Amino acid sequence: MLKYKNISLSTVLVSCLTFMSSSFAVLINEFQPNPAGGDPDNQIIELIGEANTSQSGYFIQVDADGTQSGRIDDLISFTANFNAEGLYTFEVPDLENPSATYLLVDQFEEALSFDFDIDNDGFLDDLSVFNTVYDAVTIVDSPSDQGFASMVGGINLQFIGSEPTHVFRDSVSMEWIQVNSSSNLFDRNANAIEASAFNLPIEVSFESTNPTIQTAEAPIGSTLYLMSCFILSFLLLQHIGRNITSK
Ligand SMILES: [Ca+2]
Ligand SMILES: [Ca+2]
Ligand SMILES: [Ca+2]
Ligand SMILES: [Ca+2]
Repeated sequence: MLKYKNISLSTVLVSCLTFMSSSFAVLINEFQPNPAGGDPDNQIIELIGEANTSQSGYFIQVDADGTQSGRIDDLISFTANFNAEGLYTFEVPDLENPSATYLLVDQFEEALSFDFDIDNDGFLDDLSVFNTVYDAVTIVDSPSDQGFASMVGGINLQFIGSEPTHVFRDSVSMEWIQVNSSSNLFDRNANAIEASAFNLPIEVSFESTNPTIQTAEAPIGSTLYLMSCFILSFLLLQHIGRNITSK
């Protein structure tokens, strides 16, 4: 079998371009990688596409945990009939807990027993199993797991200290937001975001439009920097004031 590291640059570029040219056809919009409480029998996947159109394909969950790397945990065909808001939901059996990569593809010929990563080196062995990759996202439960999404033009969400219980795309920027079991929010790079930055309460919103960040919120790191500058300026002014009055 063709190994990932031997795949030509042109193959990778074609794969990325295929993803880009189709990236607005249908995207994963919201789901719960491991909801709080006991494991449910079924899970809901929300897709987003062009309003009032149909799109069929496959949802594939690919394990990204160590020796399980590359194994298919879920393989579900779907025909999405997008509503007036461009949303469509469907049920899948309870998802295996992360780390995993979640793929939306137009075709998939292999069986459930297929292993995308036979040597468990963390790299897809053969990109030719895909025709069009509509979307791909990786969610991890450890900083050492990497997943496969970025290898097919998708997004590898960074580790937020635990596996997220809920993930959704900002309804305007389409950037992924990660929610942990304490309802703390993080962007794709695991930077914290305040819930007050959003236009809606942060809760599961299947078949409804997702929240969006309505304020140009600075990351918490830069907020601390600005506060430090403000306090230093205040102390400096106080110091200058004391010097003037003592003269
Ligand atoms: Ca679970
Ligand atoms: Ca491999
Ligand atoms: Ca494997
Ligand atoms: Ca939603």
